[in-house]
Amino acid sequence: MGSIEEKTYDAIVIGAGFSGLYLLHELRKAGFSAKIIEAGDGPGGIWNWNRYPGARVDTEVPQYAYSDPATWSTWQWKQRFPDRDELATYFEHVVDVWDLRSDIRWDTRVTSAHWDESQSQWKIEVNDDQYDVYKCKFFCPCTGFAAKSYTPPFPGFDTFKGKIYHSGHWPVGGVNFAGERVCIIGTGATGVQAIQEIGRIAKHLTVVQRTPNTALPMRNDPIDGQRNQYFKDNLPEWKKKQTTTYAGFTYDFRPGKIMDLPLEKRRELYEELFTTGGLHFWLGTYGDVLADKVANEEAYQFWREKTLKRIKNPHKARKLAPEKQLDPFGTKRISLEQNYFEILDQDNVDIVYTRETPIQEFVAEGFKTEDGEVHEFDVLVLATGFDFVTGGLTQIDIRGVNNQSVKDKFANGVYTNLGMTIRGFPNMFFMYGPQAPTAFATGPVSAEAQGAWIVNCIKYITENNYKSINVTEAAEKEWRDHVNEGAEQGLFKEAHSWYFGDNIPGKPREALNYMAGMPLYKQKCQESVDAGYKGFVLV
Ligand code: NA7
Repeated sequence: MGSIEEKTYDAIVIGAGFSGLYLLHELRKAGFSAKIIEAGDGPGGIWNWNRYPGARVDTEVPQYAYSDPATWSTWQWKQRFPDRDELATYFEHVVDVWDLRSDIRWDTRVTSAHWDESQSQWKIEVNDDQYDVYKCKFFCPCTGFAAKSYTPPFPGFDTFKGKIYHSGHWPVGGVNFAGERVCIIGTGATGVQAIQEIGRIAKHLTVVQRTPNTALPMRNDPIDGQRNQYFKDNLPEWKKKQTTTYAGFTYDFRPGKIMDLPLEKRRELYEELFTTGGLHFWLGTYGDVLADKVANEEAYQFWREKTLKRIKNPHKARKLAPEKQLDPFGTKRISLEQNYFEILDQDNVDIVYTRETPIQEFVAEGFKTEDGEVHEFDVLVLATGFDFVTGGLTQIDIRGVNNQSVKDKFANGVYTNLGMTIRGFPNMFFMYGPQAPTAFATGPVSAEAQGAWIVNCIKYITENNYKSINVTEAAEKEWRDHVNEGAEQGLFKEAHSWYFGDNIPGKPREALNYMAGMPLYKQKCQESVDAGYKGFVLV
C-alpha cells in the first residue's frame, strides 16, 4: 500500500457516461476544477459495460448524441442504431474533442463518499492501490440508471456447474457461443439482442421467458457519407427540436386522439409507424394509445397480427404473442428487434415460459421445471436486468448529514428535489437517476438539461460565497407528490415493471421516474431558480 494522497477539487464526478462527460466539460468551461472517477476502462458508461453479443442502442442517431457542434461536425455515423463498438468509439471521440482525458481516472471505483459538515466538503474514497482520498465541495454521482445488475435468487443456483455471465458485466474479450448449449434467462431489451446473436450460432438455446416482449421492428440501416452530410445540414434545427419534446426525440406524441380517426386511417398510421421502425410506434403515435384501454388494445392487436405472421411454430406463437396481453402495450420499456421472432422459431431454440412451467430449482447440468423436465445447458446468460434507477446510488456508501446513507434514506421510498438533489446530502447533485425523466428521456438530452442546471447552481453557490445547498423538507415532499401525479397519467402504473421497482423483490412500489415529460421537468427546474432556488436552503 502506497501513501495516502489527498487530492482536492471543486467537484468530483462519478462515471464517464453521457451525464458525467457533459458535466465535466461544462464544469471546466465554467472554470471549476473537476475530475471524473470511472470504474470502467473507457468512456460511455453503460456502452462501455454492454459487451454482450448484439448490444445496440435503440434510439436512433443523430438524436442519440450531444448537441455541441464540435462533437458532431467531425463525426460520421455508420448505422442508424449503432452497436456497442460504434458507440464506444463515439465516446472516445467526444473525450478527445472536449479534451477531457487528463481529468478522468479510469479503472477506479468510488467506494464511499462522506459529507464533512465541519469543512462543508465531501470526502471520497476509491478502491485503488494507493487508497487515494479525494476532497471536493461538490459531489456529482452520474452512475446511470442501470449500474447495479440483478440476479434473481433461483433455488439451487450455486449447484449449476456451467459458466454464468450477466449482461451487465461481460468479459472484455467476449464469449464464444458457437456450438455450445446455452440458456438465456430474460427477454427484456438485453435478452432480445443476445438471443438474436446467440441463437444464430449456438448448438442449442433455451430461452427463459417470464413475460412475452412486444418488441417492435428496429429497421437498422447503414448510414453513408451523403446521409451524414444531411444530418449535419439539419442538426442545428433537430437539436433545438429535441429540447421541446416529451422524451427528447425529434418526434413526439401526436396531438388529439387516435380513436377519433376512422379505422382505415388508424390502420394506415399503425402501418406507417411500424414501417418507420425504431420507437416511433410507441412514442410517435397518439397519446391515448398509452392512456385509453380500447386504443391500447387495438395497438397491441396490430402488433400481434404482424408478429404472428413471422412465427410458424404454433406452440411458440402462443407463448410469444398471446391473444390476451399481460401488461398494457407500451407500459413496459419497449424493445427493438431485428430477427428476434425468426430466431426463436428455429428448431435449435426452446422457450421455457415460466408462467406455465416455473423453474423449480437449478441442478448441476441446468435447471428443473415444475413439470419435472430437466433443461440442460453448458453456459448460462443472465439478461435479468438491473436494480434500476436507484441501484447506482444506493450501492455506494454515500453518507450525508448525521451519517445517514442514501440507502437508508431511500429504504421506504425515494425522496429528492427536482430529481437531482437529496435532503440531508448538501452539495450533492446526481444525474439520470430517481425522480427525473431518466428512463423517459434520451440520455444526451437529459444530460444537457440537468448538467446545465447543476453547473448554474454551482456557479450561484460559488459566486455568492455560500458553503452549501440543501433541500427543504417541504420541497422533497412536494416533488414526490408531483412525480407521483405524473405517474398516475395513462396506463403505466397497471404494468408490472421496473419503472415502479417491481423487478426487485422487496423494493417499494413507487414511480422511480418523472413521467410528465422533459418540457415540464425543465420548466419546474427553472421555476425553482427564478424564485431564488426555491425548495433549497443556502448556508
Ligand atoms: P429488463 O428490461 O429488466 O429485462 C429483464 C428480463 O429478465 C425481463 O424479461 C424479466 O422478466 C426477466 N426476469 C427477471 N427476473 C426473472 C426471473 N426470476 N425469472 C425469469 N425471468 C426473469 O433488463 P434489460 O437488461 O433487458 O434491459 C435494460 C434496459 O436497457 C432496457 O429497459 C432499455 O432501457 C435498455 P419480466 O419482464 O420482468 O417478467
